[in-house]
Parts: sequence; C-alpha cells; structure tokens
Amino acid sequence: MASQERQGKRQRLFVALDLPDKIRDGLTAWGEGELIDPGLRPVRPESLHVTLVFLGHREADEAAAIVEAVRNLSAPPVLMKLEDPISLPRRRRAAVFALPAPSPATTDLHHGLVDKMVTAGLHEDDGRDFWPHVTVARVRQEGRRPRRPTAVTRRPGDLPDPLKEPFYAVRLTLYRSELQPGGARYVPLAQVELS
Ligand code: 2AM
Repeated sequence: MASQERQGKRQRLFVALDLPDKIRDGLTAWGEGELIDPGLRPVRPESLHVTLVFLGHREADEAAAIVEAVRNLSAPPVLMKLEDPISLPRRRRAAVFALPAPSPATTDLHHGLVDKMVTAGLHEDDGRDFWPHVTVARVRQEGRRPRRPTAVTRRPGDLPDPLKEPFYAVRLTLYRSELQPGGARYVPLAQVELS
C-alpha cells in the first residue's frame, strides 16, 4: 500500500494541528509510565497531533491542489488544552485511547478549513461532528475472525497537571499517512506556522 501510494497513486491525506515540543515531550514522558499495557501501541512522539480535517485517499492531481491550498492558508494561533485519557468506543472494549482537546478556536479553524476546501472543490463535508482530540495509543487486535481489540488491563492514568494547562498549537500541517507494519508514518507535505 505505502509503496503504491508513493508511486503517484492515491494518497491518504489529513490536515492536523501540531503540538509544541514541550507538550509532545511531556506526553511522551507520561506515556512511558502510563501506556505500558502490552496490548497498547503508543502513537510515536512525532505523530502526536489534533486532526482538523481528514481528506481520505486522493489522486495525485487532487493531492497537488490540496498541497497548494494548504500552503496559501493563514491562521491565528490556536489556544487549546488537553484532558485526561478516555477510551473509545465508549461502551465497548477499548480500541483507542485519546485525550480530549476541547478548544473553540480549534473548532472554528476546523469549520473554516472545511468551508475553504469544500468551496475549492477539494473536499466533501461528511457532516460529522468535529471532536478535537489527540490519539495517544491504539489497542492491538487479537483473534482472527472476528478480530477485536486485546483487553487492556493496565489503563493509562491521568495526565499530570502541567500537561492540562492551556497552550498554543504551533502549526498546521498537511500530512500523508503511509500505512506500515509497525504503525502509520505521517509525512508532512505542507506547513503553515500559526502566528
Ligand atoms: P484518530 O487520531 O482519531 O485515529 C491519520 O489517520 C489521522 O486521521 C488520525 O489522527 C486519525 O484520527 C484521522 N482519521 C483517520 N480516519 C478518519 C476518519 N474516517 N475521519 C476522521 N479522522 C480520521
């Protein structure tokens, strides 16, 4: 899949807010103590982000137009904060652990970005509610058919207080997601500093 995508075929794209290094480092240190259940696959430090718009699999010409559109964006700094981890889906066995990131500025940015992309013919709004969050770990699958998430007995504990202080997201990045055996790798294609 990844090599096919690199050969100019379809690319899996999304736009995200990047977290400041201090927050990424803090989350990484927290994860080293808390994301330790063998059933968990912690997200790589460089892959921690808040997805703003998921664009799905796109042809090379569309991807080029999206890169151009993102390069021409400008956005003010975005204030956000993180909350203690929750698991999803809510009433079934955990498949992912994520930190809610409630932030009116992020929600405004999401809607503004969706409007621009839709107007430019680069995206179709799926109408789903936007839920800003940082995914910190995915749960390994077990069994063959049906596959289901491994039971996680050592659930991640709460964040330390300094990681729950508000902070500004540093940039907006268009990523290509390359699916690999060890987990997805995200390649930045266009970046906009928020200032
Ligand atoms: P997640 O963190 O909630 O899993 C790359 O896969 C990024 O795009 C991830 O942040 C992921 O969100 C998000 N993503 C993947 N599929 C998506 C979908 N169908 N709708 C919205 N976001 C999606």
